[in-house]
Amino acid sequence: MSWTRSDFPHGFQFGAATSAYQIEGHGLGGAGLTHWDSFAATPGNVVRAEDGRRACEHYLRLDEDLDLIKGLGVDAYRFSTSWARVMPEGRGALNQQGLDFYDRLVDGLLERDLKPAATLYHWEMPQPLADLGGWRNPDITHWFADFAQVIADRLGDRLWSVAPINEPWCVTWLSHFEGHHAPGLRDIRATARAMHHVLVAHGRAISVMRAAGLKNLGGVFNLEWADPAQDTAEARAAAARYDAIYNRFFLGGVFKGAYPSEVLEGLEPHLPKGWDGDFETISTPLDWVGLNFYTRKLLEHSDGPWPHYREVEGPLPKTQMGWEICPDALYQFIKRTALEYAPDLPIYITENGMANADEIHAGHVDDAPRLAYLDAHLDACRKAISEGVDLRGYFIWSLMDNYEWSFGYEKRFGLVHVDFETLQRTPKASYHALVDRLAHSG
Ligand code: IFM
Repeated sequence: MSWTRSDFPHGFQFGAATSAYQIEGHGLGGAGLTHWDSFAATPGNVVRAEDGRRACEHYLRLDEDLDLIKGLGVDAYRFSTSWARVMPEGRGALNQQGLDFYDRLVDGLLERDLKPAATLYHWEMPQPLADLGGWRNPDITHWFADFAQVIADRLGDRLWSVAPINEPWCVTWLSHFEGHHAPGLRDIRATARAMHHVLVAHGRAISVMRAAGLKNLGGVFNLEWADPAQDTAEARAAAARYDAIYNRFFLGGVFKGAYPSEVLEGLEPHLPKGWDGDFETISTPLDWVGLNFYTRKLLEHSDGPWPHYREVEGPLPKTQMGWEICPDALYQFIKRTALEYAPDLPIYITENGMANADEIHAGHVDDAPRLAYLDAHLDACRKAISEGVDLRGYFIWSLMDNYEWSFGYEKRFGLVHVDFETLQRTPKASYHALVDRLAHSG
């Protein structure tokens, strides 16, 4: 259903989202190497071995991109600060050019009356820290807190909100168990340690920023709904295990101070010594919770090793990623988060959107499926709001087409089309439709 601002509560924040490595051009401005550079350079990991060295050259086209955000009519912009751009070695020396860039970004947003919503880590692990074990090394929790301190000192007076780590499941399970993202491991012990250390690092970073006087601090979790592929007890158990690993481990750690039993049955032997003494840090209080949502999965039992499940292709219409479109799952997650995990906190949808095989013809990009996707998911948000959930905002992934990680530049998530030869930006039909809707309040 179409909508305007007046269909949402007063003060509801609309935003657009991006991340540093996906758009900036990591070869520019003195940024250090990241584990994504080495992952992409390894044959077979990324489509055409593409990396983020050039990306959208946002680093050079900052003003043009800030004008596009403003032109869209949103209230806030969610971006990330690359650890390797700010601290090329991950520790110690600062890259002043990098900090200057984020200064210009934040000031440029404020000048345009846009709220800067920062994420400290959207996957740019500095290579020297990856060489020391990255998220497997317990010291990462302190190195990350030091990085949080640097950002707090430099930008903290002007940030509207901050979340430490984008999508803990991707940082850990996808990257250390499935091997699809950097560092490309398939190792259960590395996975267990990374999952725990990411949450400890999150808690330490929140404490450091809180002590520095920052406000509006939250956590961003990516969630994927899990349905049993068959009506059997085994399939239901498989779906519950998937849900525990993907969703309940991270939300449970942060909001309940405990890990689900279905995860411990596989990972407990591999967790670091004394893990159950870290929940005070992990559960450091937050001001809001952010949910990134894209799809749901169907699971069935597998006789193979733990976690004893495999995915089954579902019947729903799919995006360019092959992900089923299932807005009801977003509604279910909003409700579940409000009821079971964060009853007293405002919720934001910090990412939602779709990849579409967009083509440009005579300067126009007709991406009607994207608008339909956004409308359906905003309907799900409105349904949750009408039932009393304190949902305060919705950020579209993404402002512009960008580096979609192991899919290289092939999958297009943007409201703005990017020609990856010329880097010309062209707002798509969805962008123009949103301009209209966001400008109208009735
Ligand atoms: O592009 C990613 C983003 O980096 C994190 N969330 C999901 C998006 C789409 O896959």
